Amino acid sequence: MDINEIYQSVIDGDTSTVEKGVKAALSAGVGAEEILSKSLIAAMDEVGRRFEAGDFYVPEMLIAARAMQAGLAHLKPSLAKMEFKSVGKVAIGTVKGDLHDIGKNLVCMMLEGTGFEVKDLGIDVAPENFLKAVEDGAEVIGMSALLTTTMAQMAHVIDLLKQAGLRDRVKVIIGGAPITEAYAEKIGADGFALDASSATRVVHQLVG
Ligand code: B1M
Repeated sequence: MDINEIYQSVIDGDTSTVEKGVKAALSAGVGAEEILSKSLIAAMDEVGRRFEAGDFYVPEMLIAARAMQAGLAHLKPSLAKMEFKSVGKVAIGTVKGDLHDIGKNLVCMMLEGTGFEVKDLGIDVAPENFLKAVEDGAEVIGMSALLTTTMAQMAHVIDLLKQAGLRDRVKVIIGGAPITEAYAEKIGADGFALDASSATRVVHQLVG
């Protein structure tokens, strides 16, 4: 099965074909990064386009997301081997009001694979839970947001960290489709990453 078939199966929400396709592509020697970017992520972009155009509704988005996650699970061992080794404690969550977790899961996976101890705070994370993670020893906080309506939560968490006197104890990295470097600077985050692979590099730099 080639990469285009995996791409189409994600769009169709055909989980078992996605799983078979990813396994077959890996066995055929196709790189995990190529499968990820050219089939799984590319398919989700197309799903997003169709949703915007009114051709797809939430259920179609959801079953495509499930198929993508199933494919991603098979890539995990290969993705975990990439990049350099480093050590540090990172806590990551999708901000309050936001249920999108595929990108966040990918970032967790890649960070774990590069030697970080990752606490996954989940989705719809209350600001207090980010603060609690710092109190529990996280050196880096990662926040993910996919909605323009929820990205403001990131600024809110940073403000709360300042108010609690915790801001100097932790580095903050943010990411997600609507997030830009300019926004990260504006709200006083320490780092921003466009994708999971660059997130590992940024976190590595943040912990020195
Ligand atoms: Co939603 N959704 N969704 N959705 N959804 C988007 C985000 C949207 C852009 C679709 C569209 O209109 N084109 C749009 C947002 C519009 C906006 O705000 N401007 C949208 C909408 C509107 C909604 C709802 C409001 C729909 C509704 O109910 N009417 C609703 C909101 C629910 C909520 O959160 N409260 C909703 C719901 C859903 C589903 C539940 C059905 C499902 C999510 C399932 C899940 O995550 N388990 C879903 C999906 C699948 C999408 C799209 C199609 C795909 C997202 C995805 O997984 N992409 C998305 C369209 C799109 O993005 N193209 C869309 C693949 C993933 C690997 O990429 O998450 O961007 P991404 O992560 C990347 C980078 O962004 C970065 O690295 C990742 C890997 O490279 N990154 C980080 C992410 N987090 C990072 C953190 C970092 C660093 C980098 O540091 C900490």
